[in-house]
This record gives sequence, C-alpha cells and structure tokens, in this order.
Amino acid sequence: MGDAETQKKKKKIIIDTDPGIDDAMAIFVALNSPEIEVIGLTTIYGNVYTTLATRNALHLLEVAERNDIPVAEGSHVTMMKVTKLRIASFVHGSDGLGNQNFPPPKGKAIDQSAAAFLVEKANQYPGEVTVVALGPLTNIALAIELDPAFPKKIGQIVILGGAFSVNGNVNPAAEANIFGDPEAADIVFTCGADILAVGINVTHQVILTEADRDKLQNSNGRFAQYLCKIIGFYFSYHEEAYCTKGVYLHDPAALLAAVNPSLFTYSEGVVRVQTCGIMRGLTIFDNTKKRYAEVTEWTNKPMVKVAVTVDAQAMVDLVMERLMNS
Ligand SMILES: [Ca+2]
Repeated sequence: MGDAETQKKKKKIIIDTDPGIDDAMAIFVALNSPEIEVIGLTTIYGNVYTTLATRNALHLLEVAERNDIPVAEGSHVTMMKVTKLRIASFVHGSDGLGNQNFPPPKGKAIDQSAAAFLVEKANQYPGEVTVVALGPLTNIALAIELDPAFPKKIGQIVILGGAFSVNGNVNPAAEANIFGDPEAADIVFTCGADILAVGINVTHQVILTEADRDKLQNSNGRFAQYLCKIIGFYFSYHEEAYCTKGVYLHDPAALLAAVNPSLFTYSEGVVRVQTCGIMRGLTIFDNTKKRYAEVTEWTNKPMVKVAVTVDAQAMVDLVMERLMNS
C-alpha cells in the first residue's frame, strides 16, 4: 500500500479539548497512533478558560513538533452565554499543565472559530470525520446551530462525558464536562449524529498506577518524559479527592474509543441531560426497552451509544505503549 493510500485509510480525527493533564496525554496518544490522523484541535473552557486552552493546545503541538495541525479557538461562554464559574485548577494546576510555567507557544490559532472549523471539515469529508470531545460540548452544539445538517455529515462524535448509573465527579449528580454546559450536552445528545458516550462509569476503571508512572519515567519516550513532568499535580489531586495512588485516564480512554472501538462494549438508547435544579448536568439513559404509557421527553429522540464495559488493562497498556515509543 502506498503512502497516499495508507493516509486515506486512517480515521480523520478532530479533538475538542480543554488541556488539561489528561487531555495532554490523549493528544500525545492520538499523535502517536497510526490508525488515526489528527486533522485539527478545537479548544474549549473546562479545565482552564478557553484562551489558556488554546495556548496549551498550541504548546502541546509544538512539544510534539506537529505545528502543521491547525488549532481553532472555541467558545468562551456556554450556550446560555455565561462564563464558566468552575475552572478545575485544583485538578490540573492553574496553567492546566501541572503548574510548570512553560514558555508561551510561537504559533497562533487559525482565523476561524471552532464551530466553523468543525462544519467546514464535516463538509469537506462527509461521513469521515470523528470528533473526540474531551471538554464541555459548547463547540459541537454551536456547530449544529451553524449547520443543522452537521449531525448527518459528521462521521461520529465520541463524547467524554456523563455518569451513567454512578455518581458524578462535580457533585453526586453531574460529571464535569456535561456540568460545564448542560444545555449544549442535551443538544448534542439529541442531535441525531452517530454518538458514543464514554462516561466516568467506564473511565474510572482505567487507572494509571504509580508503577506505570515509574515505567514512563524510565522510558526514553519524549511524550512519556513530558507527561512525567506535569502529572505529579494530577496524582496529588487523586490522592486527596479519591484516596487513591493512581490517576483516572478519562481523556485517553475516550480517544482510544476512536482508535480501537473493540476495547469497549456499549448499550444503545436515548440520553437526555438535566438542565436545571440540583441535578443540573445529570445524564439519564433510557434503554428504550419499556413502552411508557405516556409520551416522555425521551420519546422519539435519536438513539446514541453509551459505553458499558471496557478492557481497562488493554487500554492502559495501549496508552503506555504510545507514550513510551515516542
Ligand atoms: Ca478534558
């Protein structure tokens, strides 16, 4: 197979991201995965504000020497036009990357919004682009607003988000990415696109241990070396919040769903998101097995896939391999 043909067979990926220590890990794994081709990064608030997310995305691409990949800056506000109040500096550091104070990137974001970039790529490669959404879903919801045909033109949207039948991680009801913009999440979950949601019910099984971290540290992989610099903060947070000496690989797990879907099993049904009250950000999955006597807010909504089980060890192994052989 020629180079052009190999390139053609690779799955085209856009990563929507709020880097973020585990975002950095997911981006590096993506850049070192021969099964996929990263055609762009779009940025969003979440772990940090959008401006810093853009700066970190550009920085990570420079670390990887992949400045050829465009970065499109996303929304600074939620669908309700408010600035997110909760920034996860206590999880990722105030710079989003373990408080390492890296020098500012030389590159700049392209002169196009994240939503416009998503729509353009979906039109350019209909049915071929997978969006891996690693932050709140505002940019994807804006792309749907911009072009109502976007859900039919995008290949798949893999969502890192939701807490299906388990507690959230912002509060008992809500997972952080969905909580970041519940209105956007409800738009995306009901838009009719091919959607796979990877929630914390699954990602909490995918744990990088201290022994794994030592292996990364002792490898010569440049991505492994970089991550060991920033990951200490993330370990400290997990120890404090969960009394565990490992870290959850949320974002890499979702990314791997795009690289190797056979690592997951999923169930299909309709997902709606609570947008108000004490359960704002709650994701509720209807497996559509029961025909309710009355019409519900789930009735006649498009089905999505929700990850139920995961081969956690295979995922950790794959993440390690991609980081160490870099
Ligand atoms: Ca993220």
